[in-house]
Amino acid sequence: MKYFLSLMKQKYLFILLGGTLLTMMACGNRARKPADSNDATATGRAAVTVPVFNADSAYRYVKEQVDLGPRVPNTPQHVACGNYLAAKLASFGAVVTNQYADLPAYNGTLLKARNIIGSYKPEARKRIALFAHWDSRPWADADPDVTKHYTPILGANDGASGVGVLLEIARHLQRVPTELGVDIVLVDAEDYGTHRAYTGAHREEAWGLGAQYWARNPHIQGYRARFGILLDMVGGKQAEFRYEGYSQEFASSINKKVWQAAEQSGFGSTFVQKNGGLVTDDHLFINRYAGIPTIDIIPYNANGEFFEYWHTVKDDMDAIDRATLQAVGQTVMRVLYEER
Ligand code: AHN
Ligand code: ZN
Repeated sequence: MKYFLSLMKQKYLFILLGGTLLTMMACGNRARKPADSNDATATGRAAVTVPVFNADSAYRYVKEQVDLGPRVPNTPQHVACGNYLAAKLASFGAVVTNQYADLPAYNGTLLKARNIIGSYKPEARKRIALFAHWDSRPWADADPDVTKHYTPILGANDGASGVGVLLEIARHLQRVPTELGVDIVLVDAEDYGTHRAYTGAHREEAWGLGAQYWARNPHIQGYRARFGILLDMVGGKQAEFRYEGYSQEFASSINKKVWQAAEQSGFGSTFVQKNGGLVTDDHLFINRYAGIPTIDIIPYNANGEFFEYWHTVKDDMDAIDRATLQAVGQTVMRVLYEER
């Protein structure tokens, strides 16, 4: 009730005094950004209040994961991070479900995996699912220094960035509910895929083990979502996101929706409306096995590169740019809050 009142007040203020006052208010704001921005468009659609994503906050959540060390399955650091994430989602008012599974890796190692799901409006039938992997790769096997090829990575961008953005979104979901229900699905054991020195078969099923498990055994029987969005490596410097190939194959309308929201939010240069390459990632299995049309927001350029420090020991906090977190976070929030 309180929320509706404040929403009404905000709307009233906006209509009465126009954008000028809102801009002035913005200047008094600590972040020097407008508070929840009211976006009445020329389309005649009702204005929707989209909260302002705070990149400093997201950055802090990325750092808190990275500070625990590499989050490689079957290590104490991994256990600690799982506990941190579940506690964080609970503190933001989500209904938290933990899925534990022993998942065999390509090399026979049994991974003690944990998928962590934070649900908002669990009773709502219309839902949106958001995904990111929270584990980090056991080996920096793309490092230019071969002596690092068995060193675990911190995965600030490859892992922690997507989770950090989703935690910041969770913080807003508690304050300002969306029309649809939202599930934040933090999947484990994405990045235990084949080491580059492995001479056996390189199979796509070696990647995204936690997502494969969730897609075949969703946290709620018969779980459905209207669509899904996967965030992977969404914190790098000068990141460019293009339409990823499997996303186009399974969920092109969702790609369109998200890239359009980016453009409307002023991030059209980060979300480039061009086709990118195919990436074997968690969303592939979610599309295939769960049948939820799911896209991947992942930097993948024309040269087939993710980001400079991908699977190297340099994927640390220095690789993280708040501007990229902002572009992705604000864009996804616009999609969430505009969906009816
Ligand atoms: C492959 O390299 C086959 N897929 C990349 C998926 C991935 C790795 N995402 C993050 N790390
Ligand atoms: Zn990776």
